[in-house]
Amino acid sequence: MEDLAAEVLQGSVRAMARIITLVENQDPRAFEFLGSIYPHTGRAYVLGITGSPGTGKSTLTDKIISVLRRQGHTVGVVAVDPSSPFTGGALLGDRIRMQRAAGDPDVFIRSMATRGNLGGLARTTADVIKIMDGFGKDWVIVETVGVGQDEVEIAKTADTTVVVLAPGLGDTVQSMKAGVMEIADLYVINKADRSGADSLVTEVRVRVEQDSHIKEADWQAPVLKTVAVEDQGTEPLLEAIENHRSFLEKSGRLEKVRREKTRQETLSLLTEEISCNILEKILGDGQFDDLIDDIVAHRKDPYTSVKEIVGTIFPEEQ
Ligand SMILES: Nc1nc2c(ncn2[C@@H]2O[C@H](COP(=O)(O)OP(=O)(O)OP(=O)(O)O)[C@@H](O)[C@H]2O)c(=O)[nH]1
Ligand SMILES: [Mg+2]
Repeated sequence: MEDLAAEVLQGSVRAMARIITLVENQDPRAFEFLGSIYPHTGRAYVLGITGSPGTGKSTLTDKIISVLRRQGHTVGVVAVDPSSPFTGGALLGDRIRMQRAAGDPDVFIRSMATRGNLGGLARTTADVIKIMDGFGKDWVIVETVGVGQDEVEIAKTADTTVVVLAPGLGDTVQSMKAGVMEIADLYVINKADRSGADSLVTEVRVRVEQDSHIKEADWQAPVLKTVAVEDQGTEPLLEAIENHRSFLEKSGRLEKVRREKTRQETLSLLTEEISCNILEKILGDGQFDDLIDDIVAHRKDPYTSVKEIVGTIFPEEQ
């Protein structure tokens, strides 16, 4: 693991790909690895791109990568695909990967299928971001399809989250879930070459206005228009992202939010570790099955039994 960590820090793409697979498979060695690269993380800026299926997120990501590359930044991309690895999004991810990564060693793209992911998607994504960060990527872009709670959780690992909407896909303000509103730092109305884009812009702006009155937020999400396929609006989008970044940095928000994320992550690791260890103790000796027999036969009740078990583990607290 030490060697693999050293290889990743030296920039070996193969080592990084291997380590990401270990993380996805929840291999215990992955934790060892994450521990040893941790001192080298925290430098990348994490950009979340989320929105309904087919709004143009991957196409937009591709254009954003080009701008970042022109500015001399290195980029890592995590494309989280909720469907099977063999349909739409992942294929497109693969296509971008081939286009870019083949010719450009400074772009690393990884698609992750949600199915069969052992460690929980948000957690694995957060770990993969750390690997790319430790690898020295200046920017890490996370593309998610903003449909469920999982995706909202993933978006929360980003420093800036862009919500992409498009006309003609049933994307209306009414259909926007509260969770999505909550995570959007910026809105992009993509496919602005299609009819209905302007009214969608207006709708979203009105909604953002109303929302900011309610929340008295000090950041009001701007609403931008892009035509990703023609690379229109990409540079203004990058400027808006940079604006949000300076807002976060100057207001001290970035530090505060990252601290809160670190707290949550550490707490969930701790919870998992404690419960694993303790459960091993309890479930290891077969007495638990005897207890279940008693509970099933109503000789004992589960409420008192659980308290008793905890009492034997932490006797001083009883
Ligand atoms: N007309 C038009 N089509 C676009 C635009 N941007 C993307 N598309 C097309 O929309 C389709 C979906 O684009 P993707 O980039 O795959 O969208 P996505 O949001 O990543 O899709 P999923 O990952 O499957 O959710 C593709 O056929 C794109 O060529 C645009 O600005 N205008
Ligand atoms: Mg996509």
